Amino acid sequence: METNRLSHALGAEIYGVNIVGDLSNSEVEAIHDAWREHHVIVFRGLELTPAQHIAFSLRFGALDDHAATPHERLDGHPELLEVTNKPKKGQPSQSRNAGRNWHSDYSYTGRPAAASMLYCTEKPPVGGDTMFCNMARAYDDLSDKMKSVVDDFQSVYDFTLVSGAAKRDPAKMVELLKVNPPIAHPCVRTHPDSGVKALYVSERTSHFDGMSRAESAPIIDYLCRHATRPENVYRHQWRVGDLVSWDNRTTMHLALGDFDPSQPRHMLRTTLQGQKSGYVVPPAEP
Ligand SMILES: O=C(O)CCC(=O)C(=O)O
Ligand SMILES: [Fe+2]
Repeated sequence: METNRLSHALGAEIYGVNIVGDLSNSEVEAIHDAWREHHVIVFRGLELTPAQHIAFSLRFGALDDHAATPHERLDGHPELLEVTNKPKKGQPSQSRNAGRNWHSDYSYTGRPAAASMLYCTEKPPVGGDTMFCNMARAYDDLSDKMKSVVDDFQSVYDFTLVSGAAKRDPAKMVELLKVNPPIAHPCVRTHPDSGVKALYVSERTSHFDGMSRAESAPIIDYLCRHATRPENVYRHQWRVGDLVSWDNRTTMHLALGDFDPSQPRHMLRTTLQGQKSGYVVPPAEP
């Protein structure tokens, strides 16, 4: 197995391992090690069936059934989420604007995603890139004083802040808000495998628990700008057949709308379940 780093901050391509074959435990361990080190790993040139995508993902842990976003599941495969701008059953896809602000997957749930594995089956001729930033470096780069301040914060995640919320079907939105009320998670989390500390705040954070929106906003804004500085980012330019796997505990990502929406862009995602976390809170005070 060979790895090829894709940027200074994070990301590596992996070659020389057949992920649709019967992977040995040591191959899985080697992939896991590369993933822990680079946070985002990329496999190229694949032709995955849903069953192969699911089988490979399961080698790394239990999969989420995507009950938090049930309208985006692939028919017959609750372990696969469709991220697509192609109409579904004659209706606009609910995921056509998914991921257009910086976030970590399922942060608005009581079981934030450990990792995600996104597979590209169709892409526009240009654009439709995804950017990733390294939240462990972002934490590490803060001053000791700032670290001690954010160490005590609880970030409140609010489903209404997902991208494209206003363009979603309002009836489905009401349903989703019931399943996903505002929830607070630690603003700094320790990775269960590596012990690395990483920031956990995003453009979907409404406020810090115990503080008003007005008090929280400048700090959230600063932390997001600090985390997403270009030198802390890897920008993935998709090819059909790419499988990109990211660790949601040490990264955020952003799907760019830098493409012609009349061109199909179609992805399938598995989500590795994280640990249960968080407590439900009332919506923010202004
Ligand atoms: O479409 C993309 O590039 C990413 C969308 C997203 O945020 C996700 O699949 O988690
Ligand atoms: Fe996402």
